[in-house]
Amino acid sequence: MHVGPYTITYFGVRGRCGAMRIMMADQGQEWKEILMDFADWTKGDLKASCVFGQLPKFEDGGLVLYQSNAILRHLGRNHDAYGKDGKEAARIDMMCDGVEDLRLKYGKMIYQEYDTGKDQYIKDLPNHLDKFEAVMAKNKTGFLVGDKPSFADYSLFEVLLNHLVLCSSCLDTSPSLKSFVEKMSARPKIKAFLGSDAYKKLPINGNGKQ
Ligand code: 6SG
Repeated sequence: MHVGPYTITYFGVRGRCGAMRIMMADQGQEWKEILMDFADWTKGDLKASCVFGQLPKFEDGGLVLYQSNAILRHLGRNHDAYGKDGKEAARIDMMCDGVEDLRLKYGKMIYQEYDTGKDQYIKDLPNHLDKFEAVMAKNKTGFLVGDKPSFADYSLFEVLLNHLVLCSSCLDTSPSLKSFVEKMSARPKIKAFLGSDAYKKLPINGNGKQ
């Protein structure tokens, strides 16, 4: 199948590109990065050219995509990480949307109420993580759906890495998620990517909070 060359245009953060970068690294797919400076973004005309006025922008040859989860789904199709049939694909979509709900709660806390809401967020976290723990424990393969990683697994993995930075003990009562993070982190291409300067130099979020 023809893929790429892939290009990501985004700000110099992990943010909404964390999961897709880990996914491409694990799939052995190369990509190019165009990192936008926020000042250039506000004064330039790139914003006006973006479908929703936001980044990330993702290019696959002549195909131009916006919306990070649409990009993950596209990668899922291109790299056979979208289930073995329509039913698995539907459950992968469901799990990706569940991760998105958690990602939005996390983003709201980080960007809008870090000082006032962080402690309560950490207290409430088991209620959210338990749902993923239950699905992971039930599937028994070490992945959310099926027996190999889908784009939903990469999204969950990345959001869990961010939560471990927020609260290093947050997976202590979720054995299946803890083992999932350990196994994903140990996959050779993911391990190499997480250890690279390209990854480590980027802050998780755009406001310096984590
Ligand atoms: C910001 O929200 O990183 N895109 C963002 N912001 C600029 O003019 N639903 C889609 C999707 O999933 C959401 C897109 C997303 O793809 S990501 C965007 O385009 C705009 O709206 C969150 C993120 N923020 C960090 C960041 C660095 C530079 C700009 C945004 C420093 C922090 C906030 C402003 C300057 Fe910042």
